[in-house]
Amino acid sequence: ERALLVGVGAANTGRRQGIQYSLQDSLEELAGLAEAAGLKVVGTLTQHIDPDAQTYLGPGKVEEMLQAVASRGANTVIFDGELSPRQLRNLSRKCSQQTRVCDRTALILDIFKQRAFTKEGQLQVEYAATEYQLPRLTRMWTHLERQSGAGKMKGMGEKQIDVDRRLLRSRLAILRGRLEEVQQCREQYRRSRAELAVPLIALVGYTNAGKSCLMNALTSAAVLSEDALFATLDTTVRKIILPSGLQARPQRHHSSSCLLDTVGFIQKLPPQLVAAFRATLDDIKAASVILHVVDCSHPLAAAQGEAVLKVLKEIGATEVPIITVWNKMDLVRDPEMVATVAGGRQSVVCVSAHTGQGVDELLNVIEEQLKASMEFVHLLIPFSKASSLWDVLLWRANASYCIGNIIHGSVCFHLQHRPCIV
Ligand SMILES: Nc1nc2c(ncn2[C@@H]2O[C@H](COP(=O)(O)OP(=O)(O)OP(=O)(O)O)[C@@H](O)[C@H]2O)c(=O)[nH]1
Ligand SMILES: [Mg+2]
Repeated sequence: ERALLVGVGAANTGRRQGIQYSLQDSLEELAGLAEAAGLKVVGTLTQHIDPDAQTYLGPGKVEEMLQAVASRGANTVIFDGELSPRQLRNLSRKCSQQTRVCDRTALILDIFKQRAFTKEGQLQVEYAATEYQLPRLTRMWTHLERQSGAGKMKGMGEKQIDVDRRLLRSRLAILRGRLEEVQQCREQYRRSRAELAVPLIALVGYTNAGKSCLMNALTSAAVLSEDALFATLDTTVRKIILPSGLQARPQRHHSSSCLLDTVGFIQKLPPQLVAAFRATLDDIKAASVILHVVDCSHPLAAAQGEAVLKVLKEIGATEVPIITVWNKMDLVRDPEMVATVAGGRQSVVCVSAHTGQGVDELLNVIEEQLKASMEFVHLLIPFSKASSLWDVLLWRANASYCIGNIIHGSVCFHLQHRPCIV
């Protein structure tokens, strides 16, 4: 498929500071998305206006768009924003039947559809896509309207659209039910993790920042990582052993934590997707620490970081402490300068998931953070209450630090644990 990209927005203001996506930056990103969806970009078109309520573009620009579609042999036009149902309908009518008009949201949904592997991922994506489709059943409608000849038989098209809508609504209900089933499983995992007080560390970041790569570096596990937008859609959880755990507690469970790889964020993230991925995102909220992975070699690193923080706020993950990880240090031109800037900020660690540089330090920082969020407990259990020992031993298994002695006929524990368990 050959795609023409169209963007509308204010003039290039943010680019100089690199803290905001300009129209051009956003279009470049859209081109990356189109590529990830398997499309070939054959041209771009921009206009510096606020989107028109009817046709998104101004009337003159619509003509220009039609010409560009013809001259470049495009069969898909992708708008870098979300088209309202009305804009989509009007634009589709102006284009020929063979030309598909879609927007950023539809494109992202397409990529997600291609890349969801697990049952839950597929259900989430289908749910989001169906919700997106529901108010936009324009294609079928125009098609029928044309077929039946405008005027006399117009009612038929309208009836058909009602049928289609009803079908989609019942599909949504079925999907919701299935999603709930699958998500109960996830809920159970979350509960058992909480019971055992296993700390959860969530990797969060802009798409392509290197989350999966970093997960591999941290756990030396094999998670799909590739140079494509939205390589990861299904969350993966891996066990990770922190430095002290490695030396002091080689046994199973001891001082280990779970590391969670998550779907990447993007600016203008479709709200349907945020809603559909709620269960996944809820895991982030339940984390003990968030590792916010930033590709510090990207010219728009700051804007990407902001976009991620915005989504975190939207999903209500503001309480979780964040460690910012500046990844891809091997790619930056002046690593010393970047390291100095990072050193001046709180909780920023520079790493390269590729070379492994900084990964050990990151592990230490994670452990410090986890320890800081734990509380010390001193327990004195008389032998007469020995039955409660079992509970203590269970706690102990997951405590970071624990010293147990027998003093004067009692067992005395000093341990450090997550507050929830204390
Ligand atoms: N040079 C270099 N490349 C890296 C580094 N970390 C990741 N990459 C590359 O960046 C690309 C994206 O990495 P991923 O780990 O898939 O990124 P992600 O954040 O999981 O991306 P999504 O799952 O798509 O959201 C891959 O081509 C990696 O090889 C790094 O430290 N240095
Ligand atoms: Mg990934």
